[in-house]
Amino acid sequence: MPRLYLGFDASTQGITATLVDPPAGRLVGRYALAYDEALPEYGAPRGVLPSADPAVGEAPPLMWVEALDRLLLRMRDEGAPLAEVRALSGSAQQHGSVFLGSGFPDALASLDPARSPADQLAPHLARERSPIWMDDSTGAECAEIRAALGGDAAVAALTGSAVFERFTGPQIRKIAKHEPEVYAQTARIALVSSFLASVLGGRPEPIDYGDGSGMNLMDIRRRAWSPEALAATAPDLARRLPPLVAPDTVLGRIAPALARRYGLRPNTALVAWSGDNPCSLVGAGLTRPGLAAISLGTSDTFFGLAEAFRPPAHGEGHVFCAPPGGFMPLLCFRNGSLARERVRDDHGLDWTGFEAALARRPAGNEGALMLPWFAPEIVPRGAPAGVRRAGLDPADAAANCRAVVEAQMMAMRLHGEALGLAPRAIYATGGASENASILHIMANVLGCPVHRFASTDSAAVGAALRAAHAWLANE
Ligand code: XUL
Repeated sequence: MPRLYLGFDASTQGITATLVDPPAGRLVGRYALAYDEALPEYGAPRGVLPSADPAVGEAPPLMWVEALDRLLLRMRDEGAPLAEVRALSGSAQQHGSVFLGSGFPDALASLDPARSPADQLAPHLARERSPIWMDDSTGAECAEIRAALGGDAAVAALTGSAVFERFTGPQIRKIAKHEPEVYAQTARIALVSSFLASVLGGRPEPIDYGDGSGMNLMDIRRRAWSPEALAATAPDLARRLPPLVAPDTVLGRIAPALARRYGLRPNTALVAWSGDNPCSLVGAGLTRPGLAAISLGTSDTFFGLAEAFRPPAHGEGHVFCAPPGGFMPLLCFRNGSLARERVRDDHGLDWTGFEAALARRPAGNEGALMLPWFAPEIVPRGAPAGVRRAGLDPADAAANCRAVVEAQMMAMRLHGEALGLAPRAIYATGGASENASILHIMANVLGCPVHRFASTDSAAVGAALRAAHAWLANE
């Protein structure tokens, strides 16, 4: 039987598992579960708890544990070759935090294989809800942390990102300030990734450098908690955080009770979990500097692997530690498909018509320009909504279609270069990557070949490949 590696992706809306056989280059199995369908009793449509305040984004952490448990039980029952798995790892939505009470380690150590782990861990959460990356409610805390650390540029140079509302540090500060009794009862704080790794390991597990760089708490050059950032965030925080480890760390074996429950080998290795973006980097095959991916979705993201750390200028974008070593610059533009669709609809076109319109105009669009900020833009940071045109007749369908795409690609090139993203080749993913004319403009503006890449499971596959890499390196 081949040696297999298992990778999970605990994303916002569900959990996916992939089984890979790397020497054969084969994806042996894929299993998925949506929280909505499988666990409606948690009352979290699309994985998020309803809230009266639209800025608040929270999820029930036990739902993630139960989903992981259900998925593994289903894999066992469907005869997935779990006994052939040598090592497993995972990817999780970044930034979310889990507040744990002092009884959590003992509860993990004494899990009963016959019962649901979520039920056994329930009494040991210090907070039933976890703030997640969709939370935008920490503006006041961001301002306080920013002021204490000398401004966004200083924080970006220290941690890899300016202070962001959804990042874990501001989230922890909000809870320490507004729920002091919860914070007092919190013995440990985990990320979604380290929380699920802890459940599978049967002991509290560390946070990896990749996901640790999404917290505004880690000194990205030293790969250690920053005492200044911790002090600016919340009192007595150091003792609540686990150690930091490299993403390719073999943490140990899976908890014996869970190996029995799921039919895994007792010596299955558990490799540190990481964030979904760092895992996607591996799953998309961006393991050499000079390769980058552009995902053309509702928002467009541009990320790649860079050897050197360049702090995000003007607080734009992020730099995470990359699992292959080095750094992962990432930019997220809000006006992606959002803007392309607006222009398409304004001129009564479908995607075929949009593509034909692009081809009708020459590269450079005869100097016609558009700033396509239909919604407030993230990059440049804080740019207010407002569409501006220069030398562009608003009624000219072809010129407007070409202008929006050229503007998007020029923004990627300019802002990407500032972060150290100057790729030799680009893998394009996401819905709009089916449009060859958009990819043509991408290749022209960014000055490199563009390949199409179907990557719906890149985070889960990346986690499985990380498990294989860490296990084989330690064998
Ligand atoms: C990255 C971010 C999201 C989450 C959810 O900074 O907030 O991509 O990781 O997937």
